[in-house]
Amino acid sequence: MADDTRFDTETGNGGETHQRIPAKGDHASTDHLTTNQGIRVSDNQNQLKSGARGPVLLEDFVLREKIFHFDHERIPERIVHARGSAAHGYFESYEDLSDLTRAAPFSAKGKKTPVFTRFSTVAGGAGSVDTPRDVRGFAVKFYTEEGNWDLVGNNIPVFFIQDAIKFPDLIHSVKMEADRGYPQAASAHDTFWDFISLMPESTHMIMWAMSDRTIPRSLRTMEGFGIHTFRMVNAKGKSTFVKFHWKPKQGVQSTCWDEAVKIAGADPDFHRRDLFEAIDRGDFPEWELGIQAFDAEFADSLPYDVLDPTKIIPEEVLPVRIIGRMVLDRCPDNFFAETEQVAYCPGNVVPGIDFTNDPLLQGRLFSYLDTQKSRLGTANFHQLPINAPKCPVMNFQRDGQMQMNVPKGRANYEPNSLDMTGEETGPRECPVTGFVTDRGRAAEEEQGDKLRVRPESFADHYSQARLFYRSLAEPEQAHVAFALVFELSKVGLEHIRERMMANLGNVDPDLAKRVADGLNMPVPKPSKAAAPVQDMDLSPALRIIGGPLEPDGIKGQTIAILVADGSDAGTVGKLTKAIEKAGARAVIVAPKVGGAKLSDGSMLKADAQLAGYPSVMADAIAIALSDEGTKMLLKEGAAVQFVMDAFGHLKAIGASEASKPLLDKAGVEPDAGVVGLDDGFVEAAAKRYWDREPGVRMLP
Ligand code: HDD
Repeated sequence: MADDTRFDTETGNGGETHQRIPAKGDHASTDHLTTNQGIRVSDNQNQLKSGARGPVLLEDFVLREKIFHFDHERIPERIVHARGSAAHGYFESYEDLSDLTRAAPFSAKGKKTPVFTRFSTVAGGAGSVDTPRDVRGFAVKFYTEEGNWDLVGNNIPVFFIQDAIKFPDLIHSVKMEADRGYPQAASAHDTFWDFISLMPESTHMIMWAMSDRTIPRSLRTMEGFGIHTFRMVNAKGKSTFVKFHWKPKQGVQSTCWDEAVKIAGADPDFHRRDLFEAIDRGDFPEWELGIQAFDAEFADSLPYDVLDPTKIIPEEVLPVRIIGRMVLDRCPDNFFAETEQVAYCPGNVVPGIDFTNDPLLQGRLFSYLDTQKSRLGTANFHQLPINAPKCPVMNFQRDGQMQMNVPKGRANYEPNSLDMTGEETGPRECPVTGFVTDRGRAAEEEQGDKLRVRPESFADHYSQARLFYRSLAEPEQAHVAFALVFELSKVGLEHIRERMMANLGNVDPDLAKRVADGLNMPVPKPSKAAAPVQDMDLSPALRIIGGPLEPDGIKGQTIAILVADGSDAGTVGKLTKAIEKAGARAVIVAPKVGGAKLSDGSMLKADAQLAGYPSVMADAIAIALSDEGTKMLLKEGAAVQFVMDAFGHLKAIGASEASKPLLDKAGVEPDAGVVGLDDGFVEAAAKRYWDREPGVRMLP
């Protein structure tokens, strides 16, 4: 049979029953299935056999190559941050920052630099769920015209440890326990709290980790931080300390713990899907980049060390200067090639950005390249399209596994004088435009004895933990206590709980008492602190609730509208329009995915089936049922749970009069967040109703 003819279902011909749709075109066309050697494949359904029912032949290179490649499709996952989701976009500078830095992205107002940003959880494996209680990675690769700059941060501005030498211990303690291989993606187990309780320097980070920050509603509603103090260096070589902040234009928003747990079951890919779908529908998430810039004199005036990554500089002490924005506007074309193979490294800096002596940062500079060689298999992983700089790469590094480039000429060393023979001689050093390490403070400060010590200035482990806890809004403080009780309840060894509570006594006696009460254990005496605990001025900027980044509308959010046969067509139509006008997404949920027959006889297609779309998927819900629909759904557990969870997760509930029996059955009590389906619903949907919480769960 001719190769390029289109033919339909073939049956009875050599046992084939599938539909073949052969490619058209000549040998240069790209729509032919080929082997990796470019040989066209005539049959992708059957192995080569000796006779229709006979043995398979070893000479079948099409089969062998296909299975061989499949067998090697997986690469080692990241040792941490294995679960991640990413997107392409750009960074746009709001101003010319040359007074501070010569870094290319900041050289002119309005200048755009392409970026690739990957968000991640830390502890879980690549296939773990999106919503465990965990820190989130926030890594941005800037493809500048002077090379790649990676800002590899987290959604929390401090870290657990002060010295990189403790990183393997920290990660071993949080990952699945060594003998039993569980729990996956969870810090609520003995080894983590054992380590943490023995490392008082982790206490500040623990306050953040137990706060609502580690159960974000969306990757789009998280802040990001560079954490370490870095340096910006201008063309004259003048250096300024900086701390980097990413501020989401979507606002900062988190879930309730019960909600995060239920999302994990309803949609393990909740955050990945949310990011992909938002970008896909043109609702591009955006973050502003801010810096806290300061000099050595300011650093010396602070009661803590700016080289200590367990410390923040409160925004009230040093405001964040907004210098640009990042817009994520394109989903990856291929998850593996881009999101999985991207390799970030804090050591990737461009002229104008430099390091400090932060001992955590310094250790990181080694780890990333090293792990990537093991993960991506060769020292040439920088040639992968997602990692390759978008400017020329020219040097005399050669060869190695998977070399993708074909360097020309005899010269593979420098200096060389082959040009005297008229040959190509390769690139040369650039003393003026090249990267020059900034000496920063006087060189003599960097000379000293060889010591394995922690500076005295790193000794205060509790003052900022107290600052964070006390700066939170009251519901957020209750959540911290709740999370600690939850996590320590999963710790079997009592001495670990006691030691942890003794450390908490230094943070805040009330917090220690709340946790002790929640565990029904006596409050231990505070542990001995290495430095006196200070009462610092509170920082309201640290709050989510009532904080500067609390969302003030429903833009970018999802509102579920529950309909069933008989729902009022006018109400549903008006509601959908109002939600969409406010920049949110209206999702029609019905008992059957084919839709519901509305009051005017029209069929409204559903976006989701009720049983597959619990209310945890939405930010607020509207129950648009008729008497008939309510009567039917009173007998449907998923409908009762839909309303009960929305109420328990402190969300706005808009409901038609006819839906009232369903609300009653779900235990909904009237409050400011329970409204009708008129114009006020959209406004009510913009927030969570924290006042409701003490009535729906016992908080410590
Ligand atoms: Fe790390 C990955 C963030 C401390 C060693 N780290 C990794 C990623 C993020 C961070 C976001 C994922 C990047 C991606 O999406 O591919 N890590 C941080 C932050 C830290 C930090 C904000 C402290 C301020 N990390 C840290 C230390 C070490 C590492 C102290 C080791 C000494 N981190 C790694 C690593 C990873 C990594 C093992 C795993 C995969 C990778 O690098 O490429 O090298």
